[in-house]
Amino acid sequence: MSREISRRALLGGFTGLGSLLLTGCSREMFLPPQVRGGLVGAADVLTMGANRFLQRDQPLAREYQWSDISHPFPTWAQTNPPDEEYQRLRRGNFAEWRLPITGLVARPVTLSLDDIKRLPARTQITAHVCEQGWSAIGEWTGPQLQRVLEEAGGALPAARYVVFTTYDGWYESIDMFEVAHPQTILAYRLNREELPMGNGAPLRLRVERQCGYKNVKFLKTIEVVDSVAGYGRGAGGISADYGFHWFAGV
Ligand SMILES: Nc1nc2c(c(=O)[nH]1)N[C@H]1C(S)=C(S)[C@@H](COP(=O)(O)O)O[C@H]1N2
Ligand SMILES: [Mo]
Repeated sequence: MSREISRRALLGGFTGLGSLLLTGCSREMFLPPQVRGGLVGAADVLTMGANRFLQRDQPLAREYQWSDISHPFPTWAQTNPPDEEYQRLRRGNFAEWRLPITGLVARPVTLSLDDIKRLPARTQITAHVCEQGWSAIGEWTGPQLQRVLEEAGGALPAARYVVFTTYDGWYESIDMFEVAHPQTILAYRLNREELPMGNGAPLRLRVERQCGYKNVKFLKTIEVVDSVAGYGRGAGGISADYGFHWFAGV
């Protein structure tokens, strides 16, 4: 079976199933940006559809108590981006760090860390689950992503994904369903202290219902797009480009 035929079979079959499950929801809610062929693709669509279906009744990831927190919270994968610009910004305590928000927004804007700290913040104690076999509980503080996008006049109707790039060359994307989720925040504090470098200073994404690798550290840019085809290999994230699921629900 050619890739195109299997893709169509998948789309047809699972669009029907998905519509049953997600009455009133759009097709995008259970389709990753790039649908892989064969069983892997079918698993991706089913996982995402089932996850979103379950979330309709229990929209928040579990939140814990201060006494549940893991000390210390691990630092994992990249912990100190060698990028020269990053190192310069870090030496200046990120006073000159700026976050451009561009693409499908009403008014592209560039925010400083102080701008972000002035926004209303959410604090949440959640479990971080790394796909590589460990988990930890931490308290994260920062504005909701949706609120940050409002600083750019909000996303335009054509928006489908928000893409994040980082100072260590990573990129990731989440869809507008995840963007609108109340626990999707940009965190600048961990356990009531300034976000340590190893955990992604000065600002990282927290997307609490997905695996570790979706929680991108060292944010550099935010772009609102209708397609992720122009990034990397087009799967919507560096991990997905190398075979991980784009939707990494836990
Ligand atoms: N920019 C960037 N973000 C990243 C990573 C990375 O290497 N670079 N690693 C990811 C992975 S696999 C995990 S589990 C978490 C680890 O977050 P921590 O270092 O705060 O424990 O960050 C995620 N975000
Ligand atoms: Mo991870």
